[in-house]
Amino acid sequence: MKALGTLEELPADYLSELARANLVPLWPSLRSLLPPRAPNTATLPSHWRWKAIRPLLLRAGDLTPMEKAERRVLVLANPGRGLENLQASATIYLGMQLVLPGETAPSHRHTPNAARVVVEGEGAVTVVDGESCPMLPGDLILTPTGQWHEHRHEGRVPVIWLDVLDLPLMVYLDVSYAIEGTPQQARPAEYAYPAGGLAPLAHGRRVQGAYPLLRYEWQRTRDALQALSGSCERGTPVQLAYVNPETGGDCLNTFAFAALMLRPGEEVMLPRVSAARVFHAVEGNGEAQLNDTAINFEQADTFCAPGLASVRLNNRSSGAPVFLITADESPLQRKLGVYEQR
Ligand code: 1HN
Repeated sequence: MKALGTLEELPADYLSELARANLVPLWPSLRSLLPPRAPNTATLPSHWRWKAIRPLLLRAGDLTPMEKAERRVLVLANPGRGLENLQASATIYLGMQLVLPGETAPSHRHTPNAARVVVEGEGAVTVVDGESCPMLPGDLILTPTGQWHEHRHEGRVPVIWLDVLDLPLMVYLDVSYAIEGTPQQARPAEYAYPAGGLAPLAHGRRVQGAYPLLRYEWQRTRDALQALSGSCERGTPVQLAYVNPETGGDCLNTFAFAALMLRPGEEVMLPRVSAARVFHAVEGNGEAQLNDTAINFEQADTFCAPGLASVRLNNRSSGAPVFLITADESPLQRKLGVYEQR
């Protein structure tokens, strides 16, 4: 590609006249805006260790009462994007949230979509539009755009979970805001989808609404991965997508979630895709090779791969499986017509 003219080549008086008229020449920026063949990304392969996060988050529990935090969260920020920007990737926000016994994170709703992966503890619930979702380790709980949600904890031990939001996207689009609420009337969650391929009929009707399932229980997901692993060739990822059970489509509009199992001693390559991806280790230890970056991850660690990264995952254990939950930007990119696999 031909090199183009630079700002430095232009006379100072011309540049200041342009600035006075709120005008900017395109050609000095054109190549960085449209780089040849592949995008520039500031997202670095990054790794956040649970061992580092946990004590700091518990300390936040001592330092900052819920009234002063509303959401007591340490954000997992990608250093390549600038820590202050609170981004794991261009569109993904990640945070580790702590709720102590007896605390409530007050009800609100907002434009960003959220999902939570429970990391530790028991006894807390998230109430989503009136539905009380128990939070057990490994559970994936959705809080789709616009739905009221609050977190309540009447158990005895701290509860910690990973929040995944499309906050950076919503901020970029100038559509991010929240509305404060009052405590919700909570009803117990009904588990409406007892088995794959079977949907409930209430009075002869299928479940209405865009988000028929809010809580994906870990035990069921884990059992399903185990069952699937029996019929999956080694080296082919044992993987299940978290879908909307009524449509079969992605469970949220912007992000896709999946659960992945690495059998003992197994190595898998994931396809090189344009969507950035985050990984959370629900169980087990392993290695990830993300482009040139090698990561040794342990249970409850979180890491991210930029778009178009090559990703190799390895379970070096001879006896224990690894279970990961992943989130990626593919639904959003598909809607924009820019999703690709290379
Ligand atoms: C939010 O509403 C929660 O409801 C957690 O738990 C993290 C980060 C940014 C904006 C809203 C929650 C959040 C958030």
